[in-house]
Amino acid sequence: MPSPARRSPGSLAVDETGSMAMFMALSMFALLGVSALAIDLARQLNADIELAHSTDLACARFAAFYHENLDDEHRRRSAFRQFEAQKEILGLGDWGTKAEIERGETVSRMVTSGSGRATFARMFGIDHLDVRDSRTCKLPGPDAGEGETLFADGFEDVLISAGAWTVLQSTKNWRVTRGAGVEIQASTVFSAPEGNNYAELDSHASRSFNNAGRATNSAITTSIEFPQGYFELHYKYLSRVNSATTNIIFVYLDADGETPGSNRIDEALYSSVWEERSVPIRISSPGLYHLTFEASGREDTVGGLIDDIRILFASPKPS
Ligand SMILES: [Ca+2]
Ligand SMILES: [Ca+2]
Repeated sequence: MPSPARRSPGSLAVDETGSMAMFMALSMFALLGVSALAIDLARQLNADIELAHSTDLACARFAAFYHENLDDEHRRRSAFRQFEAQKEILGLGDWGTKAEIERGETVSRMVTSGSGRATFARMFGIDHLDVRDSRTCKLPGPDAGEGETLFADGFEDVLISAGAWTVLQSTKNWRVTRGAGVEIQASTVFSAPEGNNYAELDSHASRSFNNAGRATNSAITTSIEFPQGYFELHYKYLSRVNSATTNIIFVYLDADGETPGSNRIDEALYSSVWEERSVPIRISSPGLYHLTFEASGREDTVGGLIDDIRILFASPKPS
């Protein structure tokens, strides 16, 4: 009986090579597909983060205008204007974003969404990338009383001639808690909105200020004894240059003993004019708290400018 036909080692090698080539081609195709899909997913994730950021700021704007504009419609328009301005800066302009504010019994809710055209994901049948966010717009407590001030500082204790500037490690009320220092400008680049001086926290670092080599993004902190109640932090903010990434100011209020920078209460990203920012604060445990302003974003010695920092009583001052 003839033995079954046997493949020669040569034909086996040819088949294996062919299979291997096919396997490699499929693997490469799959790898390229996954890599391409990852690019779209990264775009979607980035848009998601920026949308959340825009929603947050618009919602804060809606709440901050509460005392001046009790009618919903005015505050809605302010919030939508903030959202529109923010989305352009953050590159969400071509994502077809939409924003709505739903009025509830006690709170309002901002719902935002957007949809961008997919590029590489189209080979997997996905035409659009969708993003969505929503959050509760918290309203502040009772109105801040006229003249009832817990804390006020506008950097006017620093005596420098008009147009001059310097970098310090402390002022009467503030101590530097991170970075090169606090840069005080006596209306050097812009007119101060209060007095003559304002502060920049992406500060100059050089041997002449004994801070060479230190990170230019800096933080200043002051310690304030708070009674129980409702308060509002007010301050003026201006972006030094036209950029969404280099003028960021974070504000924190931490109870004594807490890790500094635990409780972020505001985030100023961009404003082309001196903007009055208003942040509601509720203190349920009286005691010592630490208020910190910190520069964030690109470290290039230009950043957000701040002035006229006040904490006002929003509930009656204890007698
Ligand atoms: Ca000032
Ligand atoms: Ca900067």
